Amino acid sequence: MSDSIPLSLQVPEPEVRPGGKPDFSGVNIPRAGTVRRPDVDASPADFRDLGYTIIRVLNRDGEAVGPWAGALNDEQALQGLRDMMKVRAFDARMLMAQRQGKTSFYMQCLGEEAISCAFQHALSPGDMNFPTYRQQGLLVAGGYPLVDMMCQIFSNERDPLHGRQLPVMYSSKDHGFFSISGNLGTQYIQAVGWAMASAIKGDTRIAAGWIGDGSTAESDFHAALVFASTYKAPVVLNIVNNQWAISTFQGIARGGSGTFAARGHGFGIPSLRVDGNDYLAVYAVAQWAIERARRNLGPTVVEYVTYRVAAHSTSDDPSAYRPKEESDAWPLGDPIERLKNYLIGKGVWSDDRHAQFAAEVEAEVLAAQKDAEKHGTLHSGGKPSVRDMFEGVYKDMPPHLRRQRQQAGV
Ligand SMILES: Cc1ncc(C[n+]2csc(CCOP(=O)(O)OP(=O)(O)O)c2C)c(N)n1
Ligand SMILES: [Mg+2]
Repeated sequence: MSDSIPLSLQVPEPEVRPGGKPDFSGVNIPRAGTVRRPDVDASPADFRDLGYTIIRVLNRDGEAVGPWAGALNDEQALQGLRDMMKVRAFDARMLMAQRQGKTSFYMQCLGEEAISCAFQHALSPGDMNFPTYRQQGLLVAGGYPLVDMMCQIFSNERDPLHGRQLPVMYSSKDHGFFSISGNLGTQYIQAVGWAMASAIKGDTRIAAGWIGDGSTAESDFHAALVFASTYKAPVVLNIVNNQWAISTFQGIARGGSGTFAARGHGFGIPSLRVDGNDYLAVYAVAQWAIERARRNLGPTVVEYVTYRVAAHSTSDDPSAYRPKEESDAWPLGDPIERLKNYLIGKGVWSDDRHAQFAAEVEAEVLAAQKDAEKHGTLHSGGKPSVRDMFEGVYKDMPPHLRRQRQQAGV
């Protein structure tokens, strides 16, 4: 054993730390329009390369180009812009509300708005999302009332969930939005299970699972892919790669896998990568993957390449672990700006209309907030009844909870 060498562990490190110069030269970005669009029923073995590239539609000049362009008409694209602007205005107000002590906690999706907003429009009524905490765009684009979201955030007397969930952990069966669980990764096994149940029943509804880059390291992610692959579950498995998992850079969870999408290949699941800051590309790929599920062709893994512009949550300070200028250096730009430029280029939008709509949407969000605050905020006004804590969790309340409710005198 004289030639044995001391072993050492590989611990991946981010390219840059605070104070350093942001560097995304390692992110390989093909020109818009250059990645082919396979038929929905093509053999997955024939397009494995799509798990290593980035599907893009909007080019630098704001034009929609290539085989994935043309999935949306102007009115639908305008709707997308309005949805994303509403999400951003909503996030800004709720962040402020947290700073004012009206809620204990908030999570923004700044820079990632295109992903959930576009995806929601590709679904059909009855389909079910299993989201995490950064997909508020699914609800906003789906027309869920902003007031109801705010009442949940304020845990007030009109909170649809009666104060039983952490702020931002919404739930709406009618809007195809499964109750958010803070236990990340569970969304995947639940989405696959729901999709399998839909297939077993001979139903037509499909499911969508949501996970972040960091959470793909959870065993639930891998278990879900086994079941999805074996049973060809009608599910779209969305991975939002926003480069960070709180303070951990994406290279840790990705490990030796070239991309997150490539994880799907080991399970024989078709896997695509898409520019997550390109509303048109996100919609086109979502529609493609949803059609595969709907036509009983099985699951698809979709990795959205994006960047988490804001802090992880109101409890986080990213200046401790990444350069402040990193988001400005992100090469895929801002999803709202990019879609806005496209629509202006087409002659259906203008800077003036944009400014006017921004003012309108801010007024709408403010009005919703005033309405929500009438029903209370964290430290003032109406609260859910203590009795609600015991209701709606079990179908039949177990004896120990009945006893506790009696002891609480409610
Ligand atoms: C099972 C589990 N482990 C750990 C956590 C704590 N936690 C909350 S958010 C987070 C980071 C998740 O990062 P990512 O999956 O990339 O999603 P992102 O926040 O970037 O959207 C962690 C580790 C958790 N909520 N659940
Ligand atoms: Mg992340």
